[in-house]
Amino acid sequence: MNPLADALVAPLEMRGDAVLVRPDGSEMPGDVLYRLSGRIANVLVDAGVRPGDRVAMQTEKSPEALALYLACLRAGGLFLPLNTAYTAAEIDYFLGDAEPRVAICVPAAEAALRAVTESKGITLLTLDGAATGTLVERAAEAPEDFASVTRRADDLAAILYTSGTTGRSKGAMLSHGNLLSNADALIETWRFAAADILLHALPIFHVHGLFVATNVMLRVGGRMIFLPKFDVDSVLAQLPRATAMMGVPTFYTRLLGDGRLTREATSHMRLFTSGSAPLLAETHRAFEARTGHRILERYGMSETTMSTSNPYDGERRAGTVGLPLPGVELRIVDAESGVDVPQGEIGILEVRGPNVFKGYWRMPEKSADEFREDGFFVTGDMARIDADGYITIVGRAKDLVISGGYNVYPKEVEGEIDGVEGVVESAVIGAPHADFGEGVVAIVVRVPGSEIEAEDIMAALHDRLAKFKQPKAIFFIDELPRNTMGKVQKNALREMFGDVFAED
Ligand code: MLC
Ligand code: AMP
Repeated sequence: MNPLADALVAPLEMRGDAVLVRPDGSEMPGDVLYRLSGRIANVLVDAGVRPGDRVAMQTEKSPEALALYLACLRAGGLFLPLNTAYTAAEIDYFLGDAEPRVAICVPAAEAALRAVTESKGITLLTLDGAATGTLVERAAEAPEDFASVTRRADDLAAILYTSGTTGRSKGAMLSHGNLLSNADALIETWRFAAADILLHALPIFHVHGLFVATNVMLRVGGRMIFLPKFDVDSVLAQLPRATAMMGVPTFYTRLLGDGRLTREATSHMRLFTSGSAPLLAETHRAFEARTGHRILERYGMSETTMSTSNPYDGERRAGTVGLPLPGVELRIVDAESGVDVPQGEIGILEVRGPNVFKGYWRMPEKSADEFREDGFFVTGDMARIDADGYITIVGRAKDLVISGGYNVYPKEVEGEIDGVEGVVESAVIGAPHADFGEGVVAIVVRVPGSEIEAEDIMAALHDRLAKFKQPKAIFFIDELPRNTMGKVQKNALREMFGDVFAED
């Protein structure tokens, strides 16, 4: 038994039909994907991967990258996907913390990573979006037969790094049982079936594109139109061939910005879902007015995979994230006391269920801090529940900016800016941004006499932080507003700088 390999990979062996369709229309049949996953599993085992070992991947989205994920499940490894935007400095930390046996990167990044992987005894292989690199070369030589290793539901399948509000990134450990139960809950709730064709435009290094999208489609025996990334032209070209699309709010605002998005263009679709960041009620209404489709919004986290969803048949309420998924328990409590707040009032959202992760990689204290004694996980999201059970996310107790569906932790960005010569200190906030939902803004205090400018700070961040974490605006200020306890008042900064991206 290997819960995920049995559920997601084994059925591919008998599928001669296309599981993945590339943008140029070429197809990858299930049995080909199955055999490729067997070859790659043999490569991983040859490179020393044993059950429980980590396999890190930072590469372009492609059918081969998906085969690597499936191979890792078959070999009993823990899949560790990394955002392609991360710099070598960021990757260095993940490799040091997770200690993978094997890491796969794009050929262009090989030279920069070689020193790190050699010093850590990690086998480094390459793969790019066009299916070339040493991983595919080795796979071509390897046998396709591979007996998936035995795993139990509680065994880990993946580690997803999510930045900490205080300091370092933490690896959320997800088990086979977590991922499979969530795929099943979503299939049931969203009525996925083998006839579905998902327009897959999300990256596959996060929960949304990897687990919500591909696990569901593999489990149900459907098909994916696998775009290397989101772009409006490709999505509009493919919509007439698809039945469903999953997206972050930026997908929908960008589509709405294009006159070709019409009722006819979406007439073949049965479902659009949104998540990873708040979908404005006005986007929901505009999308319905233009296409006749009510976007189905859901809510989740790397630590919990999906927890809530608007109903498929019932009312999809704009501005809410719907109801708990089957098997998931939710409650809203007072942050200090942990006691349930009266219905309708705002508190911290807590989650318990088969979807909730097994803790943070090698951080037992941090893990314990974020669970209540009765097993509820404290999400750090502020929410309210209405009389019909619909949940609205009203804000975050955690200091976090979500930009285009990617999380940016102000603490991490502030740490980098504070290290720049000529800077005394900084504060990072999110300001409303029409395209990304929130845009990163830094407010910086200079050392007296320093003439440092915004471009100097941007130059210093270039190799240190992924592009999406870098400020889209920088302001200088004489001193940061603080309360009597000495804490920086970010609300005051949001009032001062909140309209920086406002359109005239
Ligand atoms: C790209 N840029 C971003 C950005 N993405 N900046 C801020 N936030 C982002 N999300 C940078 C680029 O480097 C570029 O910089 C500039 O912004 C404009 O780039 P672009 O070409 O317009 O961006 P694009 O490549 O089109 O990417 C935008 C996007 C992408 C929205 C398509 O960010 C995306 O796919 N987001 C999905 C994120 C996601 O999957 N999240 C799920 C997390 S899981 P410059 O200066 O070079 O021009 C999770 C749990 C859950 O949260 O519930 O699902
Ligand atoms: P991540 O750590 O990348 O998994 O991001 C999880 C966070 O994204 C959650 O804690 C929420 O703050 C946010 N999030 C996800 N889905 C939604 C949604 N539908 N509405 C509002 N916030 C969301």
